[in-house]
Amino acid sequence: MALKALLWDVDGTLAESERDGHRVAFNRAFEDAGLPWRWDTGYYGALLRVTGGRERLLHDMAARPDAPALADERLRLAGDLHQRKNAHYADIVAAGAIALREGVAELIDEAAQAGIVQGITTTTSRANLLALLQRHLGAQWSQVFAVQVCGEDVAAKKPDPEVYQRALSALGVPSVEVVAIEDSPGGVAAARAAQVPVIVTRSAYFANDTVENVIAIGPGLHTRSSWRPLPSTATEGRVRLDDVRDWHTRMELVSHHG
Ligand code: XBP
Ligand code: MG
Repeated sequence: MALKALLWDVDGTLAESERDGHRVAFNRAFEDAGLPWRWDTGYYGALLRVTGGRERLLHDMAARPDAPALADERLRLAGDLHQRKNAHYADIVAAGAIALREGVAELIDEAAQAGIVQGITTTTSRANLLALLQRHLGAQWSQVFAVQVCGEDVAAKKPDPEVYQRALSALGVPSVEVVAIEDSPGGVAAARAAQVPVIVTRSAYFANDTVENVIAIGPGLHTRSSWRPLPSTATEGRVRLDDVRDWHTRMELVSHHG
């Protein structure tokens, strides 16, 4: 079965965008709203288990005595904070504070040149995707990705498989001819529930989490070392499209129990 398409997760996979991007932007939104709430790096790691920025805000508010008591007031506040957060995130990205992870742009280029169809399968908002990719891939970024399924396009966010199911049906490619690149257990669960084979590039916030039934897991696309399984071709340099094809052909399922 030949590899036809690559589906990219965004936060943690294309970029380490959480700690110095979204988290900082949330804190600026709290400050704008005159709220004393601040999310430190450790606490934010725990909050990341809740996917979706608005959902994360609501989850946090549920444990705060100074949050609005009424559910619809909380919803309104979460919506407002989330909008402000995304505006701050766009500013942070535009200022160049969030780089693409090493090896990402190279693999995107290589895949595009080889005629592999590419798509985005993310929980993040479309505005955040646009800010990040416009900054790093330029105005043409949208042409590189034949399908872009974002947080607002689904009824249920990851770990629900909807984001992957929507991408697959838009592309018209069977799931076994696709590889997803993900960093989090929730992202892996979403892809696997849609029968999409997954490669995991470990990110800072999910460095040691349990990950099951993926075709490869490693520290990032910047290196071929420390991957399981190891690429069968070369051992040095970054991960290339041939390595992805190799993992896809072998379809050896590996797990890491954190
Ligand atoms: C990661 C997420 C998002 C981001 C923040 O998505 O869970 O919620 O943390 O973005 P993925 P929003 O790894 O699937 O790209 O505030 O726009 O949700
Ligand atoms: Mg992710």
